[in-house]
Amino acid sequence: MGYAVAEGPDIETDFYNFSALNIPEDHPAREMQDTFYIEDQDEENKPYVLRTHTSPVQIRTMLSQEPPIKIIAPGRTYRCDSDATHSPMFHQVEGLFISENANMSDLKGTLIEFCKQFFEVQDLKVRFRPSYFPFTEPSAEMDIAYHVKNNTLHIGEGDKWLEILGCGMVNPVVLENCKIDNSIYQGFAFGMGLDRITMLKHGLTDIRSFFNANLNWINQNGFGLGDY
Ligand code: 2NM
Repeated sequence: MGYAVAEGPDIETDFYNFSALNIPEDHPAREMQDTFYIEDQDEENKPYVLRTHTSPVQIRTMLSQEPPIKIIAPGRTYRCDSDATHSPMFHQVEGLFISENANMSDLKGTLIEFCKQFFEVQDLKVRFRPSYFPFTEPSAEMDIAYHVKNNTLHIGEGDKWLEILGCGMVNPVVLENCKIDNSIYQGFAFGMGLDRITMLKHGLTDIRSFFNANLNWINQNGFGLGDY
């Protein structure tokens, strides 16, 4: 689809991780329970943070390039949370397309095609639910259908739903924060947890398996390099 891969630093400023994304000062995502803060302060006298999402990469790209912009931003992200389904360091892939006429139907087609290829299911039943994010308007979450048969998760059809990703049209306030003329340009963005969708694809139940370096587990689950 022509997306370029963009990267940025794991240690971010409050501006790139929160303010530019229209996340207000009193938003719960900024609280100590969710965000890892670093004692050192930036030029605005605000503490640096470990990025809580890869969205600051999109902000940096919009501030440094002229539209059209078409990027995905994969990378490490950090939130103060730890159990079987949450790791303090996890991975996201976010995407951004800015042009004069990128629209919601382009977004839906893009994400449906991505999921068909990722989950290797050609007839994939999906739904888009209205949602809320400060950085997109309107916002939606995408679910894919599944069912359980013989104790195994089957993705693509069924009467149960799995939440896969969040998405929406980039909020004009965010475009303005990035010096993009929102009377000419519009765009869509999406974000997903890479560890989460990998767990769903492979029927895994504990995210910590990815990170505790058990070589037997890695090889048994087909994530090893194999013989070559
Ligand atoms: C999501 C969901 C919806 C997103 C928005 C942006 C930006 F920078 F363009 F505003 N980047 N990523 C986005 C939108 C991320 O993750 C669940």
